Amino acid sequence: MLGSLVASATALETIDERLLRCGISRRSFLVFCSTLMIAAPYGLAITDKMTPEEVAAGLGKVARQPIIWLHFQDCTGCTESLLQTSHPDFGDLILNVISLEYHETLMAGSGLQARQALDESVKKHTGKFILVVEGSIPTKDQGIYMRLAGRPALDVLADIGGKAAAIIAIGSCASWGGIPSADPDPTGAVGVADLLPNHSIINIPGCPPNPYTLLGVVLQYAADGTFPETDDQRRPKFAFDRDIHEHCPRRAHFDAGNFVKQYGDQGHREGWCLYEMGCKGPDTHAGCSTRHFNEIPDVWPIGIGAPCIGCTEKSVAFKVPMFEVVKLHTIAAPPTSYAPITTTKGTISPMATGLLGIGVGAAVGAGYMASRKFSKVEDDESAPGSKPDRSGSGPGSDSEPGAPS
Ligand code: FSX
Ligand code: SF4
Ligand code: F3S
Repeated sequence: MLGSLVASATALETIDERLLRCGISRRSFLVFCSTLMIAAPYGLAITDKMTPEEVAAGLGKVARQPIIWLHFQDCTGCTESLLQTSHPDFGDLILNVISLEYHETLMAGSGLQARQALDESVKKHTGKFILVVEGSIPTKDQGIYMRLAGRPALDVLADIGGKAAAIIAIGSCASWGGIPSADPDPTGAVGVADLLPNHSIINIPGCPPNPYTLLGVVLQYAADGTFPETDDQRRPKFAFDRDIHEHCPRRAHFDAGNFVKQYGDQGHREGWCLYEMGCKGPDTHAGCSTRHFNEIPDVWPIGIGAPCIGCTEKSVAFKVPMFEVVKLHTIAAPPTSYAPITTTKGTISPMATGLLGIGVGAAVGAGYMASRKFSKVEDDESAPGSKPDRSGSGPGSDSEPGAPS
């Protein structure tokens, strides 16, 4: 398939030409292509069913895509996640694979000089550049809460967005408001698609999102002028079609009913499930559980012992309180309904036992076996999902607070 991916704008330098000119090794580019394949194992035309060598050969012929990157109400985390790679030269490589024409955080110029650079870039690439928007746009009181060179952000977006071939809203702020739109939303913060609903827009939410999702989308567009398939929230399916919970490394603990009850407790140290700490993984579509950040294994929220806050979901992050336990829509039985392993005589009626037995017998058996497997507490007969033993050394013990996970 990559054989057909030729430079879409021959006047522009190809990725191969650029890498050669900048002395970037083929090996580095191959490593980059492998990382891209891991981030997008399917659903992306430039990586689908290929080897890293095939991906590199195809991408090398592609013209570097001109990008104009605008910042509105943001924390610059999206930019940071793109540049803070684990290998110092990787950030450099990324900037050579794309053609970043304008980026306020990275450019040396400011003031009038910056304004002129923006005007020139827009003029030079009108109808061809991808506009990447980071941050939300304030709409309240005619947009007076943010001005760029004296112009309200609203006007800047309408003007430059109208001249772009397509727009990528990077991060949850640009996708639908994000942190600035959290209650009480003082600036009336909205995302790009709220203001330009008829434009060609891809949302890549996350706070911040995985940078390889952005690179995958940009490189496919540069290669053949298409965007990957999206869901009903304009998110590329290859990165957002599964929920975190499906592939979470702590999932076995969820199924076994092994829950962290408080930060620093024994369960937290053992890497148990964070559901009862408010983990929004079951309600959140993103690839974080298998595609970690900064190319470092386990660098993602749950990997470092923090619950997922649902940062890729419009109705979850900054809307649902952080420690609120989410409802389980796709999983039959919430863990609190697990039957105890041992019951005290007289606590469950024969009728209830019969009904429960039919429905959850298999789950209890599996849960029990898993809890035995994961429990490190000698002779621990506590039920999966039951209240923790607060008396001393058991999981959930308060006796050793504050220890790192
Ligand atoms: Fe920050 Fe970007 Fe969050 Fe927003 O990412 S990481 S507040 S999504 O716009 O800079
Ligand atoms: Fe992982 Fe959260 Fe699901 Fe637990 S609830 S398995 S920590 S995603
Ligand atoms: Fe965000 Fe949750 Fe991933 S908080 S970074 S979607 S684990």
